[in-house]
Amino acid sequence: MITTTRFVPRHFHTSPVSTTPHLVAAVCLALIAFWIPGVAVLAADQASPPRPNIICILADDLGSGDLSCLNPKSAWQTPHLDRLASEGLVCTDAHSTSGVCTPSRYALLTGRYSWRGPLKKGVLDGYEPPLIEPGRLTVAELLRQHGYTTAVFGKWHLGVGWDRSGPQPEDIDFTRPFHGGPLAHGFERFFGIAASLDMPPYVWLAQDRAASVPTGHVQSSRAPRLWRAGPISDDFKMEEVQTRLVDEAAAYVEQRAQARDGRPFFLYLPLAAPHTPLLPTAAFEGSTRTTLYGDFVAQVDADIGRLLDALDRTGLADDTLVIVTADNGFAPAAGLAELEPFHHDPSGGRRGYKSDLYEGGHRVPFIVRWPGHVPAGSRTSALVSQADLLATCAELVGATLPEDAGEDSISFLPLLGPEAPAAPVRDSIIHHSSEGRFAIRQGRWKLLAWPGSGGWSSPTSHPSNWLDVPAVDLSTLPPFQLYDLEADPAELTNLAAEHPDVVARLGRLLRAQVDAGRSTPGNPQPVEFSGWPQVKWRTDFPSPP
Ligand SMILES: [Ca+2]
Repeated sequence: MITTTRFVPRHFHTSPVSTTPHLVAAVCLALIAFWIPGVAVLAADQASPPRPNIICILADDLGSGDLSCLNPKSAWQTPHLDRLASEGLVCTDAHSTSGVCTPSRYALLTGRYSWRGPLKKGVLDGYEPPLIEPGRLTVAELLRQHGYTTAVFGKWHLGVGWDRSGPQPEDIDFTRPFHGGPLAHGFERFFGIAASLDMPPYVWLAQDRAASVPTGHVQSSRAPRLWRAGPISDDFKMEEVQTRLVDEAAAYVEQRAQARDGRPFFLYLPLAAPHTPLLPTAAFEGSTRTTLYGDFVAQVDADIGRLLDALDRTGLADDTLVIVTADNGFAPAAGLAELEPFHHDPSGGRRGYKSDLYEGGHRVPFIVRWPGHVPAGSRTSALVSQADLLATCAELVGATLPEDAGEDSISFLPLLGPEAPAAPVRDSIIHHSSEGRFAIRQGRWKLLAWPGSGGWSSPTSHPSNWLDVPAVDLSTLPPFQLYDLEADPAELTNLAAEHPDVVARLGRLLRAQVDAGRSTPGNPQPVEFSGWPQVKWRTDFPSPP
């Protein structure tokens, strides 16, 4: 059952519908907007659908139990995220499309489940080629086509096409531009890093090239300040990355406030934190009196607050739709045992963590603030996927997605109004794990087409180094898991044997959405099934003749 609470402030109003008498006023406002920085979007409101600036902040490995507004028992406070939640909409049933980084990021930008492409499990490293196919529509490309200026500051982790100088992964000609990066997919500006902050190469990327040639080499480091060995540039300081990325984003907001081109902006800010290495700055280390992870989350919260301050300072807050979410749940490498004395559950009572099919892998924070549109202090339990951003932006700008774009994207714009929609905007959702295993959710029911977690949590045949769980022979377990998330939100009781009809129904739905190459209405799209052992369950759910 979907529940939505709306606390509509007395001054809340919707945008007026455009009518002829508004035309003169609209023209006047448009003229004013041309001269006054930062009000272009506001003026456009009067004559056409709103075109807000859009900021999408993607935290890296942040559990839904790590925000004090989502978890009253959190061991630390997140005042800036709590403020954002109090000014906007909290989606309590929102999901990254995977339990790990790369596939979630692919789907967020393309509106298509990543496993439909070549990456059937796991993530890319910092040397691998681009994952997003040339010509595939992204959120940035769509918005750019509709007049937006676009920028990304942060962790790309979708591959870039380095110029190679030898057979080893690190044999890169860093003096040469790379192809297939953010600039190839609709972003006009890029500053950031290639992959996770614990993955080489440790070099800043600016636009389509390395900002400097890495001449040094750093040895590997153990958790919690975990990173892998590799080349590093003189100007690259790991402990400065989080601050620098937010500085760049805040400076960009300031620049856009001064711009006189009348273009709204799309700012994608995929943070590299609180992913390992846990490197809170001196101002935050020890600040929560919990663990290094808690301190790093506190810094992420404060950094997001700095960006919100930039919006306030420039007067752009009212014209900007802000989304804060995370690419997957809490990572055990960030120190699970260390959190126990503080009774802090980073998954907020849900089962599992990053990597898993269980909710802790992919049920993530999802907060939307859009003043004048999204009622302050509202919550919804409507099902939302990060893959929905593309269709949402398309509806926002009045665009129709082509057949071969956003195959798994459903607009959640109806959730962003004063009234909750009568029917769910999204009926079902597919989950995917680090091992490439599948689950599907519809209403209260969730079917895992796999006997284990699909990731690092128990039961698994490949436990994480960071979890004290044994390796399990999964062939001894039932092949499917069925959970009733309303009655059993912690996914403790497998009901597959009691409800074979539900297993069959959800299994057929999962197969249909995989086989069609899309989960949205439209013509089927190509699917490549060869070399894909993770879909063996398909034979248990025959297609109708
Ligand atoms: Ca991640």
